[in-house]
Amino acid sequence: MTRSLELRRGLEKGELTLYYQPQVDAKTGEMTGTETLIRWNHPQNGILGPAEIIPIAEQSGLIVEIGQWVLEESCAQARRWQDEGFDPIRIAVNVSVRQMRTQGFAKTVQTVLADTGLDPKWLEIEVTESMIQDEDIMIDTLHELRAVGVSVAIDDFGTGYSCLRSIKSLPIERIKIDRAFIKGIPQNTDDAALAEAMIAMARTLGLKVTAEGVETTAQRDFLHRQGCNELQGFLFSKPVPAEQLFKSSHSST
Ligand code: G
Ligand code: G
Ligand code: MN
Ligand code: NA
Repeated sequence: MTRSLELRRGLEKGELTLYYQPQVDAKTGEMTGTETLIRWNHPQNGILGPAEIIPIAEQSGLIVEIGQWVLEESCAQARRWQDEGFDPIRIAVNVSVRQMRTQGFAKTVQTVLADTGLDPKWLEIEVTESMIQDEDIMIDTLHELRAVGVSVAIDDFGTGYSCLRSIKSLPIERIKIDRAFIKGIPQNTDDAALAEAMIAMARTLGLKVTAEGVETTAQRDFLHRQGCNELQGFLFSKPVPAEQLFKSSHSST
C-alpha cells in the first residue's frame, strides 16, 4: 500500500488524533491558549508526528481534507472545554498553504465556527512566514479571516527571511519565534540578541509575541524580561491529549 493510501485509510478509520500543547502567559504562567498538533495512531508503528503525516498529506492532496478535520475537531474541542466549565482559552490551528489557498477558505472557517458554536475570538490560525510572500490571494484571505473575527499568527518566525515591511502591512496579531532561536538562550549571545530584536520589533508593530520551544527557567526569565507575551514548550507541558490539557501542570518555578 502506498503511504498516501495508507494515510487515507488511517483518516477513514479514525487513526488520526489531536494533541494540544499549552501556551502560557509569560508573566503569570497561566494557560491562555493551546496549539493543536496532529498525531497518527498507527496500528503498526505507534504514534507518529506531523513530520511523518504532513509531507504525505501535502503530496497527495489529502492535506485539504485532513486540515478541514483538524479545524472542525479543534473548534469542537474548544467549545467542549468551555461547556465543561473551564475558563475559555485560545485555540491555535496550523494551516497549510494548500488548505489556505482553497476557494473561500475564510468562509469555510466561519461555517465551522458557526457549526461548533465557538466564538471567533477564541480561534487563531497559524501560517508560516514562507506561505505569505507577496501573493495577493493569501493576503486577501488574511483580511477575510480578520473580518470573520479570528486572529492570525505567523509561525516559525525568523526562519523565512520575510522583510519587515511586509510583516508591517499584514493583518496579523502575533508572531511565534521559532524554537531554533530559543534553544541557545541565554548562553548563545547571537540567539539571545536575535530573540530580543524580534520581540522589540513585534512590540513596535503592535503584535503579540509567543516563544516556542521554551525548555528552561533561564529561557523563560529572559523572554519575560524582554517583553515576550506568551511561552510554549516542554518547561510547561509537552503536547497532550484533550482530556489531559487542564490537568497537566503549566506553571513551573
Ligand atoms: O508536534 P510536532 O513538533 O511534531 O509538530 C511539528 C509541526 O508540524 C508543527 O509546528 C506544525 O507546523 C506542523 N503541524 C502540526 N499539526 C499540524 C496540522 O494539523 N496541520 C498542519 N498543516 N501542520 C501541522
Ligand atoms: O508549529 P510547530 O512546528 O512549531 O509545533 C511545535 C512542535 O515543537 C511540536 O511538534 C512539539 O512537539 C515541539 N515542541 C514543543 N515544545 C517543545 C520544546 O520545548 N522543545 C522541543 N525540542 N520541541 C518542542
Ligand atoms: Mn505551529
Ligand atoms: Na513552529
